[in-house]
Amino acid sequence: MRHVFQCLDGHTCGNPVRLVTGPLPFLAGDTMAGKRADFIARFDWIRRSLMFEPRGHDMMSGAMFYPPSTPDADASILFIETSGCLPMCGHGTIGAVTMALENGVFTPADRKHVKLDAPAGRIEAEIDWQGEHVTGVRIRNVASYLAITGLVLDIPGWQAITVDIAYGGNFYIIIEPQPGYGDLDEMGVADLLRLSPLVRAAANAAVTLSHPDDPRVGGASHVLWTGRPRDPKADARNAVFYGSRALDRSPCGTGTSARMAQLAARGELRPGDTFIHESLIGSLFEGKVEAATTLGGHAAIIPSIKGWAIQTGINTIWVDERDPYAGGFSVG
Ligand code: PYC
Repeated sequence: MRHVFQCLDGHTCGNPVRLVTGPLPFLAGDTMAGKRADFIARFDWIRRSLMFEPRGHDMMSGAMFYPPSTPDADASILFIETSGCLPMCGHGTIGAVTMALENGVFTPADRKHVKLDAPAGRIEAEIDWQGEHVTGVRIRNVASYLAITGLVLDIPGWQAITVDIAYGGNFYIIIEPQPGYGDLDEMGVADLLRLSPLVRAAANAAVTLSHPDDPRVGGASHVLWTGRPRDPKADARNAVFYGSRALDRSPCGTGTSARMAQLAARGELRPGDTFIHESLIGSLFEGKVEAATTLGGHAAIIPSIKGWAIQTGINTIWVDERDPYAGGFSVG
């Protein structure tokens, strides 16, 4: 038996996006949070087959569009990635919306303003067009907040590390330069890959994280390392670790949202302020604090993120049940 999936492949500011256009499994549930739970329970094999080697790789990330779950939305979006089925993915939304609109995967009521139901909540996208091409997408993200400050973690074989944890659609462990852990520029990629899983395990052992409105969203999944920008246009540089071996090549949309929430909670960003975030490879997202709000008793912000994406091809992928690696694998 061969399962055939039609995909549009591309990248957002360097990080891959695989938009699966069909066939999509029917998902039970009235909301995207419910449909995400059903996908995880019954169809996770599709994520593993399309994201991991040999059809994908450690950084692979994708999305699927479903019909809207609320009356005024244009579509719903489900995220698949090597790290799981994220409640929200910023680079994934920018890439998936770009390719969907350029290829007519769905037709929004207004081609410049797209309303999406994501598992984490409502996302609104403002689209820049040049002829038939989408040249930029700004996404208004879900409410983001600083959950924990100054958490000290013991890391076996390394110095103790102090972190903050913020939510920007996923929970992020945020690491700023400190004794034993230099600026991102001084940390090698090998150290980031070795240290991040240890920091994530220590943080999740130390604290229980749960979204105030949705207990299905919990646990710190991503680790965000910070540093001085190299590009004079940027305010800061970052590298986000996810899954078991991935470092985001884009400036990371939900990570940038979490970082802006952290800085806003400290009084370093205010509504109306912009925050240009640089990635490991030098690509930029323009973040903005759209508004102040509250979430579960926490001061919070509504962030927006602007970036661009490019389609790199059309991919028909076979998952052949005779293949011993039909379910994908990861090395290391
Ligand atoms: O852009 O939100 C993001 C993201 C999450 C994981 C990788 N990229």
